[in-house]
Amino acid sequence: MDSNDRLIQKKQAWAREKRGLGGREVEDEAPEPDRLPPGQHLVNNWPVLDLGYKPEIPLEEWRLTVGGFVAQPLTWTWQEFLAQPPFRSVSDFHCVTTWSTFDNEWEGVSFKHLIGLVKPLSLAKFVLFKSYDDYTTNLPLEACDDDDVLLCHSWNGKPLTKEHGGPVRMIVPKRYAWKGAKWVKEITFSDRDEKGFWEVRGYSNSAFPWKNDRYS
Ligand SMILES: Nc1nc2c(c(=O)[nH]1)N[C@H]1C(S)=C(S)[C@@H](COP(=O)(O)O)O[C@H]1N2
Ligand SMILES: [Mo]
Repeated sequence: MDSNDRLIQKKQAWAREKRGLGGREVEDEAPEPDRLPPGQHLVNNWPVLDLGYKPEIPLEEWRLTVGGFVAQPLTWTWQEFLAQPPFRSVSDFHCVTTWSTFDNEWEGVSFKHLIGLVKPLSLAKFVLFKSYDDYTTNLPLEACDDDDVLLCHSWNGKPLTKEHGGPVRMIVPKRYAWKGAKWVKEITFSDRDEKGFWEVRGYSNSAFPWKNDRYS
């Protein structure tokens, strides 16, 4: 068993035990309990979760490639990405290991804008994400085609740090956080669903926080 396997085991144990990371930072009671999905607790910090590897991507080398079942595939450089219409949205963030953060201000490029550019073919029903750390995750196209979904480069007014997935990560507020690929590199529209890193390891394929939908 290598260190990555151990990390995965540890993380799965955290999730099973419904424990957050760093109990010190947990508030006793959420100010707005109705805002917390079942089994979640509010934290004031923003924990970091990854596979034990945080890729360093110099901006001049960063590329985002979008293809598959689309009429207009594209690859963006950093300058091209920043030249897209700016998009901002505020949402809560729910991790399957039970912590949530409220009122995150995300900035980047809206996923609806990306969909408008690449024009998915009618066969495209799923979107597959691949990251610079080889992490993968998958979503139905309709989950990505939502007003609050974005390719995010800034959080609360500051560039997204490397540990949180900078230069660019996905944010999909209506699903657990593992559905949002950090350090996103390739986005593939597909006719087939293809389970990602956590989905093949027993996590729910749909991942709805409000349905307590953690495991498959
Ligand atoms: N590329 C990549 N994206 C990833 C992960 C990862 O390990 N690699 N972890 C996922 C998980 S399990 C969670 S909970 C969130 C955590 O995001 P954060 O570290 O910014 O809190 O990122 C998700 N996206
Ligand atoms: Mo996670």
